[in-house]
Amino acid sequence: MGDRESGPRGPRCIALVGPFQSGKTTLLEAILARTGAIQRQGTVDAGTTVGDASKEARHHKMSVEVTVATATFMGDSYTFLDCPGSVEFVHDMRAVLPAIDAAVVVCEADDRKLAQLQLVMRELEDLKIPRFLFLNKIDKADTQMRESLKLLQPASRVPLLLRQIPIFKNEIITGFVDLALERAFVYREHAPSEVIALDGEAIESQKDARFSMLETLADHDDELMEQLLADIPPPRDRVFDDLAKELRDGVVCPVLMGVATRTNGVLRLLKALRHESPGIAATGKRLGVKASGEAVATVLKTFHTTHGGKLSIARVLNGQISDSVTLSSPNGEAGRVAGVFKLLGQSTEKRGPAAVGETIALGKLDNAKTGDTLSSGKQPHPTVAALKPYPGVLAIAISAKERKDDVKLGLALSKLLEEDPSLTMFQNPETHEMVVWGQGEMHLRVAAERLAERFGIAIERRRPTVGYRETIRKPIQQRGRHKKQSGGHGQFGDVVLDIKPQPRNSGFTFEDKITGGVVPRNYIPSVEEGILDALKHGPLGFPVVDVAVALIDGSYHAVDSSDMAFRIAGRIGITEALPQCQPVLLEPIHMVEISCPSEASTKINAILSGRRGQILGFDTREGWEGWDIVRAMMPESEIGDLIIEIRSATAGVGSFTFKFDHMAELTGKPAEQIVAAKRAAAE
Ligand SMILES: Nc1nc2c(ncn2[C@@H]2O[C@H](COP(=O)(O)OP(=O)(O)O)[C@@H](O)[C@H]2O)c(=O)[nH]1
Ligand SMILES: [Mg+2]
Repeated sequence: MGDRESGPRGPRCIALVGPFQSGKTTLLEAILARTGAIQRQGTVDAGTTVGDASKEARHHKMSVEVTVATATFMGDSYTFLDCPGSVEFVHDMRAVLPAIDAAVVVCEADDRKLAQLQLVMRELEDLKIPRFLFLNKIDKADTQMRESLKLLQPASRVPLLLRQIPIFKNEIITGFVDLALERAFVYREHAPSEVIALDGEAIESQKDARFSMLETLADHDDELMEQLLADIPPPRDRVFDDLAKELRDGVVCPVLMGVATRTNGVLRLLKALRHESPGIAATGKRLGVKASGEAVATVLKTFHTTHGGKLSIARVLNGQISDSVTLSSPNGEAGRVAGVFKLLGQSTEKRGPAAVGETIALGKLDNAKTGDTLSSGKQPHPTVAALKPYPGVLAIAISAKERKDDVKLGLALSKLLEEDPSLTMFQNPETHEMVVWGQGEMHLRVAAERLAERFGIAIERRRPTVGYRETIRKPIQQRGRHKKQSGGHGQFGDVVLDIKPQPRNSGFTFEDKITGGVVPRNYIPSVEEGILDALKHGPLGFPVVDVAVALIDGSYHAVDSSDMAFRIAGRIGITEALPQCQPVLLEPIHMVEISCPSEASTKINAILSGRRGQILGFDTREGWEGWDIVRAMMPESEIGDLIIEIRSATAGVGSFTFKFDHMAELTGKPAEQIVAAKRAAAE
């Protein structure tokens, strides 16, 4: 059976994706063992796999980033990308997807993981990436194949196409029938399956299953439909052609099965990839790669090794890339390649030039980042796969434990952000806090561990400060007087201020209403400065906003008055006035949009109400059947850890975005607590 797509397809790039803990890392290990890339198959539980080799991954016993490993199967090169399944690390998967030829979606027949499976499938469907489903852990399966498929079907927008059916012996799966090949195999542990003859009952169930596979295929192939209706057995080649074509067109999702821990079903999977997955020609076309003699590549991942410097993992989409070539991206020069490497997890091996289709690591491209399209031509190639990271949903404020590490922390953070664009950072100008936003608790924890581990910085973590403000509800006129006569030169400043509350969001205004020069003009800016000084910390401890202050009267002294004296007078006026103006706390309110499966909407509703949210409405999520968008106004203090509750109410798949909307008054007990906490912190 030869390749049926015209011409050789070259080196392939395949992602292993799917829900958390479905066996992707184990499957990668099985593939590497089966192809001879490694001598012995390690296990996740013993911490001996090629994937998850970083300290953080081993420590948490989960994938926290993509693992890249290249193997050779039947003379062709395959690079596998083992993607993390956890929603908190999903950005690493999203960054590699556009450039792959096909995805293997590893899953179990487990309804608790259905929502996550659906999320991954949608991502692939939207990007039009051909995908196989690999039903793993069938050694533990207690449902019939047909039942499993029925359970999983809602996760896919296109029909799941059963390619194999299991063979049972004493209720244990001992092998499978390949419905396209019409051949039966028995599993052998860590060895290729053995072909056996089908008998009696097995022949019948094989026929039924094969017929329903063909029926599904025939939905997109009229000739096949006619053959089926006329009871003409379609030629095997035609079936294989259809399988490959319909996979490529994304109109079906073929289902294979196996046991990754025992390397069962792995060879069939590899053969399916070999014969049916498209190659770089089709992928380049999907990405709009321009044909030319120049090298074009896209960066799938970036990381900084402790000793080897920066590595950019890239797939060559056109031409070839060799050492020392200078590459550019649409943002300018990316750098000069210092070494082309083959990857097997954390081990790198220097190699010769990389040909089209290959996935390799390029050394020291200082200005390349994940998602960049690199090219060697004079004109940079347009970006083939623009990357939009999800906005952060959880934040921590961090600082170096030791002052001397401040600069080092800044540098390390910028490297970390370069590796992981789903982390964002901003410096709060008021509190000087460094606030890092990420995709969840584990994501932020791993980021902190990396800073400690890789960059050797001890850091402290805190909850970020909420941006409370305060304002006043009553107007007042107040005199502010500063008079000091000690020895020689005295100080004298005297002002009368008219202070008024203003509508929300109007900020601060200052007006000079002095007539007759009772306060000389040159001192007036100092009065305003003094007022601003005092407004930084109102009587409740927070910045004061939405007030209008007019300078209406005052007096001066020919010798003792000065800028400083008037500045102090302005400050005194405000400081004495505000406590008499019924100060009130303001809290930031954000417009929150939660996206969740419809069945979770009621729970989400309850969560929002429990957090002082004001629900504005529900909508169905566009293009996402069975999902809702819930909109609400929520206080910032309640958003801090909102994601944790949303995820627990939605089997991990719910998410939200938020945007500042307005400041609202906060009174009563909650306000008192905030003011008390602020006082305690200031002492
Ligand atoms: N029984 C059984 N367990 C499996 C199989 N594949 C993986 N596992 C186990 O499932 C757990 C999660 O595997 P892992 O490869 O880390 O999943 P990932 O999160 O998808 O990468 C580990 O304890 C594996 O040993 C399988 O085929 N059968
Ligand atoms: Mg994993």
